[in-house]
Amino acid sequence: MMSTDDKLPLNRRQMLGTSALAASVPALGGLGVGGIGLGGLIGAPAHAQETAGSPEVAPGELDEYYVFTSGGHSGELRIHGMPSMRELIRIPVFNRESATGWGQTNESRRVLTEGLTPETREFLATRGGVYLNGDLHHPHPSQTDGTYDGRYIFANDKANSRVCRVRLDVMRCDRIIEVPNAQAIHGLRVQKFPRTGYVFANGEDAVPQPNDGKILDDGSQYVAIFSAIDGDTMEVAWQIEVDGNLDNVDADYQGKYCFSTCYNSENGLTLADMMANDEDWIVIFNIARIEAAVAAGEAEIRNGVPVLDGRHGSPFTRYVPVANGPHGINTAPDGNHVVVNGKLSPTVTVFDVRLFDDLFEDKIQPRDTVVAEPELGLGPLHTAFDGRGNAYTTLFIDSQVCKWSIDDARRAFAGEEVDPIRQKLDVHYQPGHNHSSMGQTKEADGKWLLSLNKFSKDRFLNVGPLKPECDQLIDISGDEMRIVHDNPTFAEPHDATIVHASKINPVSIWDRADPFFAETVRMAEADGIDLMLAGDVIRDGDKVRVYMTSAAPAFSLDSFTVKQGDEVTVVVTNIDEVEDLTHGFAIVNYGVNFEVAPQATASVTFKADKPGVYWYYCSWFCHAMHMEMKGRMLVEPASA
Ligand code: RUQ
Ligand code: CUA
Repeated sequence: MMSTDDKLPLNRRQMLGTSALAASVPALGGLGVGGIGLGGLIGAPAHAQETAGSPEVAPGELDEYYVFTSGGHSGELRIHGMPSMRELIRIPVFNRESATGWGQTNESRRVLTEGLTPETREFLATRGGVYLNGDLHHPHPSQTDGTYDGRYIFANDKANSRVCRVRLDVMRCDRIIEVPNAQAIHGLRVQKFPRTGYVFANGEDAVPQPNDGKILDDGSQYVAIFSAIDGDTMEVAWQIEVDGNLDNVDADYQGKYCFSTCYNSENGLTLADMMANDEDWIVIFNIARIEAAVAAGEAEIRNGVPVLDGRHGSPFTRYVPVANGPHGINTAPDGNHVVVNGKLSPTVTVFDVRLFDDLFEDKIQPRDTVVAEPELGLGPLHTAFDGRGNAYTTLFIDSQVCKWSIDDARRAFAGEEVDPIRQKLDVHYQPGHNHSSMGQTKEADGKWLLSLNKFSKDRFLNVGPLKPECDQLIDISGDEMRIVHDNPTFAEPHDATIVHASKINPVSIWDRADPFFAETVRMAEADGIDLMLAGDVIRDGDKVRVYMTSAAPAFSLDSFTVKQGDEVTVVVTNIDEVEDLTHGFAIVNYGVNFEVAPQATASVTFKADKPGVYWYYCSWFCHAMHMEMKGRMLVEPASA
């Protein structure tokens, strides 16, 4: 079946895929959107064409783009190369990770804990001190003047209401904060102009304010919170209360407004209640007015953060009704259009940000800011752009990407007889987000589209009941979209950002002055240790600090001795200066392992509660004598 299928022309394969889907997504029909679409069986003549786009990147050649992909409930961030779609690396963030020791090293635990509230720290005290899970959906790099500036990438954690920052020079998370007052940080985007600036973060779920123990059964007393985080300090600059559940967010190219989709305008506490109304809304935030009010001290300080009331009637917000259950919200690279994806409605609603000034001055009505509302198909979730005036919307229920013209949609809305739809392409299957190369910047280049599909079904070898997701690479450089590559991904890419390689310039060797391990360096200095020459054991009561270097193929200590019950901190500094020469430090039967890249220092602290001889070894293959790169931790029994 696989090999036969592979030889079929593309359109035939798509038809097989679509019928397989029709048999197996029964639940979606009940959402009041008309059941399973079979749009793929009609139209979509995806035949080969003579466009330049080939996904082939020969051995030794480099990709043209970085793709920063969310790891979803795996809690991590991933980097793929595009167009090869090779997975290049995984950056642990909200998860714990065995190979790097993320969640185990003192340096990573500092990142994982220092931005938590005191209450959460206390809550985690009996749970290993750090959250074990996270749900990273939306990775978005910092921008300056409407395009990527290569400094940071920010992302949300829906599961534990956090926001992280990853440094793009070392590709390591350096800051995680818990967002107070809000619950379930979902949509996240950055300020595009003049720079990032703010990281906008939606608190999806409404809760009693403050959420201190009162259990209210009336959903109208629950409030959702929108947050603006300062991307430089990673502190919450301000928050604003909103009506409805905040879903996705985006910002304009002028630095004046950001806007979120809201579902559950009903303030329902159950599915039925949340679906009751025909309409929900988007909420538009007036950044200058909010900043002025915060500066004037008009905000209530709640858990250390200034909070304003942005519910209906507020001068800081405007609510524009759209069809029930809007999801993605995407600003076009033309700087003017914002597309709101209907999800439960087959339409998308297009706004023109140039009308928002008048809206806030009450010169026009909220719906006057709508300039188009094309009907595209079932389950529109997210929209990407090619910078040539076309938009590409995922249709979750139809399992398609719909390409349409913004201009023609406006003309149709104004009454002209024109069909904005250019093409519908089957994808496999159930697409959520999609992304175009540089498409979330003013430098959108219209070469590639990535469709992040929630189901893979029959696209890959069967690996059992839990299947991978399926990312599909689509060439959009020509008149017709063309699928050129499938790749499986694991739990679960929601969102991705495709950045031209010229924008990202990581280092290959750590700087000894890097703040990531500066606190460990200070500890060593206090002990009188030069980490680059270290081979020392310092005893301080029942605390023991073991300092060693690693240089292929040896640690500077081939053994160290501690007493049962000691609190042991092992500090390893990789003094090799060779690119890619990473060492690791694992202690057998002690649950210890971490990575030390060239010129880095890393450390771990644990209780030596088991007496005996325990070998430690280098866990990253570094040398022909890598197997011999080891030593012994000697734990003397407490009785001795
Ligand atoms: S949002 S597709 Cu977080 Cu759509 Cu996931
Ligand atoms: Cu050092 Cu392997």
